[in-house]
Order: sequence, then C-alpha cells, then structure tokens
Amino acid sequence: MPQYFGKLPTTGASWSTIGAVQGIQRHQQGVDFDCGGSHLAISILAANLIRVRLAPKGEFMPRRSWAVTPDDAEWSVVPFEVKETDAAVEILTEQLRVRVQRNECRVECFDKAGQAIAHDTGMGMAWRTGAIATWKRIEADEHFYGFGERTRLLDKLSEVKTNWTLDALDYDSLTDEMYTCIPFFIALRPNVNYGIFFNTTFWSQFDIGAEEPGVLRMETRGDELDYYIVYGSEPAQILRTYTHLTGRMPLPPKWAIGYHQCRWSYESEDVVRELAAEFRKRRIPCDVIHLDIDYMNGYRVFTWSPKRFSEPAKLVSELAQDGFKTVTIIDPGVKYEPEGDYHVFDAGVAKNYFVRKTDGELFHGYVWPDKAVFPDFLRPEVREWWGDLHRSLTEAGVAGIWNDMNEPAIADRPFGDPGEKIWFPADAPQGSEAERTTHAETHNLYGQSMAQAAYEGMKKLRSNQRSFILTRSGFAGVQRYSSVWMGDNQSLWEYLENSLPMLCNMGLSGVAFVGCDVGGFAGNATAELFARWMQVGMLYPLMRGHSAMTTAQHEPWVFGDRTENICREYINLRYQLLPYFYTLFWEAATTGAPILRPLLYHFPNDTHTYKLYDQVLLGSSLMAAPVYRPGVEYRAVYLPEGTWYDWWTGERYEGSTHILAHAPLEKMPLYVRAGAIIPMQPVMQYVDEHPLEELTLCIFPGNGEFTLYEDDGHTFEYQNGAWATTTYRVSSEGLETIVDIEARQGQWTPSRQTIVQVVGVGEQRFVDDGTSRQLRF
Ligand code: MIG
Repeated sequence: MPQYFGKLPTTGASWSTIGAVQGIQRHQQGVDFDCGGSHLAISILAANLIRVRLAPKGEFMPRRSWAVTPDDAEWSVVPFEVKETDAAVEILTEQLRVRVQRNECRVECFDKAGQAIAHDTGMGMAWRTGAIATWKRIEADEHFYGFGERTRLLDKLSEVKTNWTLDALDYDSLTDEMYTCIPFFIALRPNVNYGIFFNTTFWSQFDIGAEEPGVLRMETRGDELDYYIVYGSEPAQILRTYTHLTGRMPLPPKWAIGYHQCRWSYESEDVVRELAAEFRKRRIPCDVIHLDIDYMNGYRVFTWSPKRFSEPAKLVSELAQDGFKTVTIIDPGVKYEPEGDYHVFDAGVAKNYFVRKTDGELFHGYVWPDKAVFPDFLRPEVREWWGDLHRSLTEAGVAGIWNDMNEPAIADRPFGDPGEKIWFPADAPQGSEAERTTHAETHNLYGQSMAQAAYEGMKKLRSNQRSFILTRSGFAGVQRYSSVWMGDNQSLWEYLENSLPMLCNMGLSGVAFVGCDVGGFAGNATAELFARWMQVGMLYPLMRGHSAMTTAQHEPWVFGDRTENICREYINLRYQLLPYFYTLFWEAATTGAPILRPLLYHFPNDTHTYKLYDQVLLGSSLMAAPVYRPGVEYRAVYLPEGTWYDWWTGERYEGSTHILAHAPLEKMPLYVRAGAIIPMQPVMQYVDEHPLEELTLCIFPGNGEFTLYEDDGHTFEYQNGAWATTTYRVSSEGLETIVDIEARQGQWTPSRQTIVQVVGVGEQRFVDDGTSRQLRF
C-alpha cells in the first residue's frame, strides 16, 4: 500500500457538492462565479481553450509552473460574449459556447453545431477532506485516448486510470499506475473532438465509465479543481493547443533517430568495443550505444568504474571515430557515504540539496548504490548543480543521458532483501522557495524535473551540440526535456502487440519521442519474436534494442542469419527513411504532432479506426500493419478512405475496405497513401557517415503535398536560421503526373542531387539549387 495513502485522509467522508451560483463577475479573460463560499472561475484563453477552476474555500492555489508553462496572463486576450438568462450564464467564443447553469451550478460546453462537450453530470463538482472531483457525461459513441503511459489497447473507455508515478516493474495489461503519468486525454466521436487536461500534480484519477457507465469522474487529492477543455476540429488541433500549454519537444540530434543498442550491461570497455565492431563488420546501421549502471564505480552516479571502464575518454572517442555516440545511464539515488570522499554526496549534503523529512533528517532509501539520498530536482539551484555534474560524462565525450529509476523507485531495505517500495513521506518539503510545497503535490514531477536537470546541464556543457535525453518517468510537459521509453517490458508477443497502442497514446498525450525496448527487456526472445519486433521497432520514434541482466543476448545477429538479415533490412529501411523521420520530428517540435499515430488521428470521423490499435501511421503517409503473433503469415488490414499502394509491390487499392495481407516472416505489411511524397536517402551505417549526396523523393501518384525539413542535424544553428524547408506538391493532369517544387526557404544550403521518382512511372534527377521548378511525368 503506497505510503501516501496513510498520510492524507480522504475516503469515507461524504461529498459536499457545489451550490447555486449567487453572483458573477465578468473580467477581461472570463467570468468568475460566486457559489456561496466556493469560487468557480472560467477563463477563456483562446477561442478553443477554456480553463475551469473551482476553489471550495474560495481561495485559489498559487500559480504552478511545472506542467503548464504560459501563465494565463500570457495568452493574448480573445473576444467573447456573455449572455445571461435566468437559468444560466453563457460564454461564447468563436468556436465554443460554455454554459454555466445557475442552480445547481454545472459547466457544459457546445461546439458551433451545438454538440455537447464535457457536460457536468451527477454531482457535477464536489469535494471532501483531501479530495475534489468532477463528474462528466460520456456521450454515446464517445471514445477516449491519451492518458500518458498506459498498457492495454487504444480506447480507454470503461477503464480507471490513476496518475501516480511508480516503478511499474512486471507491468501487464491490468497494471494501472505506470512510470510516467500525464493527466490528459482526447475524447472522440464522429465530428466531435476535444481534450481535457486535468491540471493537478497530486495523486489523481480518471474513471472513464468503469464504475458507472456513461459517467467520467476526474478526481484529485489536491485542494482545487483545475482543468482545461481543449477543443479542436481534429486531433491535430487539440495537440497543437495542448502542447502550447505544456510545451513541445526540442529538435533532437539526428543521430538520436538512428538505431540505439543497449543492454544491462555491456560491462566493460572491451565488450563495448567488440559490440561496436560487430555492427560495422556486419553492416547493420547503428548510431548509439548505451551504457547501463555497471559503467559506474559501485553505482555511484557521475563516476566511472576504474576496473571496467578505466579510460572512458579513450573508449568514447574511439567509438566516435567509428560513428557511435555514447549515452550513459544516471539514476537519482546518490550513494550515502559520509566518510567516503564521494564528492556528489558531500556537496549535496553541504549545500542541503537532498530531500529531507519534516523533522529535518535526510530522507534515505535503498537503490543500486545501497543506502541512498535523493536530490530535490524541483529546486532550480539543485538542477543546476546536478546539470553541471554531467561534466564528468561530457568530458569523456558522452553525448546523451538516460535517466532511470526516477519515479522515484526506492526500496525500504537493501536491494536483494525482500522489501517494500517506498517514496518520500507525503509531507516532505520540496520545491523552490517560490513554489515550496510537499511531496504529495510534487511526487509525479520527480522524474520530469530530473530530466529537466539533465537536459539543461547537457545543453550548457556541450556547446552548440544537441544532446539526447531519455527518461523513464515524466509528467505532462516531459516532452520539453526528454524522450521517454516504456520501462521494463517483456520478451513476449503480448508486449510487442501492446507497444503500438501504448506509444500511440503517448503521442496523443503530447510526447512524440517515445519507444519500447525492442526485443523485450525481461526474458528471452525467440528468433521469430525478435524479427517481428525489429520490424515494428523500425516504426518507433525511439528505436532502441535493450535486454536485462541474466537474459540471453539480444543483439541483431544472435539469432542466426535469417533473423539477422531481417534486422538489417528493417534497420536499413529506417535509415533510408531518415529524411522523412527527421521532418516528422521537426513537425513534432513545431506543432506537437505525434510521429507514430493511430489511424484515428487522420481519420477521426471514421468509426472503424476508433478501436484499431494494431495498425499505425508513421506521419501522415506511411501505414504499417505489423504481425505481432507467432506463426501468423496473413493478417487483415483496414484501408481507410482513399487510394493506397502496397509499399513493397506498388499494388494499388481503393480504400474503405479490408484486405488480407500476406506477411511471411521477412515482410511487415506497409502501405502508402496516394499523393504521398516520401523523401529517402541511401543506407548509411550511421547518420553522419557521409554528407547526403542524393535525396530521392518517392512520389505515389495522386494529389498531395509534403514539406521537407533539413538542417545540419546536430547543432543549434537552426535556431539562427540555418534550416531549410522545401515544399513539394504532386497532382495529375490527364495522364500526366505533375510535381511542383517550391523555392527553398531558410538559410541552410544542402548540396545534393535530387531524384524525383514517381513510383511506377519514371524518374528525373537534377542538382538542387533551391529554385522552384516543375517536373512532368
Ligand atoms: O532495477 O539499470 O528500466 O532499462 O536496464 C533495474 C538497470 C534498473 C531498470 C530499467 C532498465 C535498466 C535497469 N533498471
């Protein structure tokens, strides 16, 4: 039983419901409602963004900057109208109508067509000691997505989703709390899409019609109710607005989009060297090697094992010469070592940077270094100190940081003893002076603030070089600092299957740069599972192979030639698609769009897509229908409206239908939309193996448009204008296919040939000088 539950009284007491509206006050950004002591505030932040807050005692909490970055005052004022009737107060924006019923006070929204959005129901809004909640009506045919990191399939209707980060070791389909939590969802029914961001960092929960069909409950163990209704005519608009609130990902270095190899652990310099050599010898592309906890000296963070990694700078630079980047793991637990001459412990204690209990004693728990203490990353000075500590790694040439165990995962006894999972006492003080609070309010932010420290530290230390950050735990907004992987999955078919909806829901929660351990972390894959996983892994925004201690090796070549060839083929395809991938990352960085998308993202009015969890879109053009079951050689594929081409054979299909795809082990069914323009490059063994000399635009006849993004791939110069975008358009005129190329934008100059290939028709090539041109086929 989590310690937290014993600390804050909640259940049992009966709910006090909000009373009738007794007075209203209109102001520049919305309307305030006096409900007899309690206070309801409706703010209009944009025509499609409404913030609803309820303070039972009338006083709102101070502003919190952790998840939502812009303050309300930073939104430019938008026009709205207020209409009062006896029954209600209505607020009208260009896109929405918010109706607040006076007696009893209830909040309801409508779109322009008068369709209901997030209507209060039942108790409406209510509170009791330590908890506050709202009840919303679930409309007929409404389905629910997002909710951060979640197991099971795509649609979360009839489930309960709790937001409390924890080490979800051995998670399965029935697991509720996960490593990362994001209290945001998207609700969908034909022609109505909206999202709700439940702005609370306290323990919170969504009951999506589980207890009572047709009723959604949102509850927090915080002191006020605070949520945003994000309306959009399609999911892309909802994500654009949601990521305006919680931020977007910085553009990662291009190498981070290549293949990553990891294991717990490649335990010595020699093992790592052999691993790297093997990739190059076998011509399997790879950009990144991760070092797990055994590179450290006795699990002391920011140290190197003098025995096994005695010359880290030499190793890392040799790897770099061979085109590999090195990423090291960092855990939050700092070895408790008062007499140990361990500078991280000593400095942290001297500066008072570790979390303490209310009585002033240092909090400690047990993790890999045994007895350990934990920095309070919510404090900016602690983050800065921690960030600077990464120097011991960047000095050796490390280019990326992997944050693990940051939920935080802590045991009450030394590892190996049968112990309980614990965390800081709920009343432990945490946070900066301005936002000083307790662990109860900030638990869910621990991992995210650690990743923030890593991100900011690496940015400072690696001058003008983008770094790669990976975290296991995060909260709403984690995308501002880090990519996220889905923790300890298992080498079982079920986990391969679950990885697609899991990553799609992360993408719908604003976190585009995500991945699952390819091949499965715990347990041993079979050759067949591994081959299928590499095919699917090729689609993950983060493609990293990883496996646990004591499992069999899981490198691409250990399962024999046939599997190795499949791995090579799909990793090669990933590298050929890098220009496409990189553009998708840019899109995510600028609009918040996911990279890996469920079909409902582009076909939100097609109810066939609402539960379709085993087909995915990579960007808007490529659709994969992977095989994720043993012994399966055929599978049903749903082709939505439009014309589709088989990626491998070029065969053409009219959509709105199901087909049966033949998928022997070597093949992952892959389709592409008519009018798609997919930029491709030759296979490279790592992203910067040589400058791009030839870019091939694979064009599939139809009508379509694609904007390609390019820059140097690894510095921040793109922020000074050193980027290039080129917009390509395809259309047809009679029997002719016409390709229009707009003049290049931006100040970065790629020097390369462009090959325009209209699939099944013909090919033209030219030296791309950035001017506009038209090609006819
Ligand atoms: O207690 O660092 O999820 O990826 O290899 C296990 C060792 C700690 C858990 C991570 C996993 C990593 C492992 N870690």
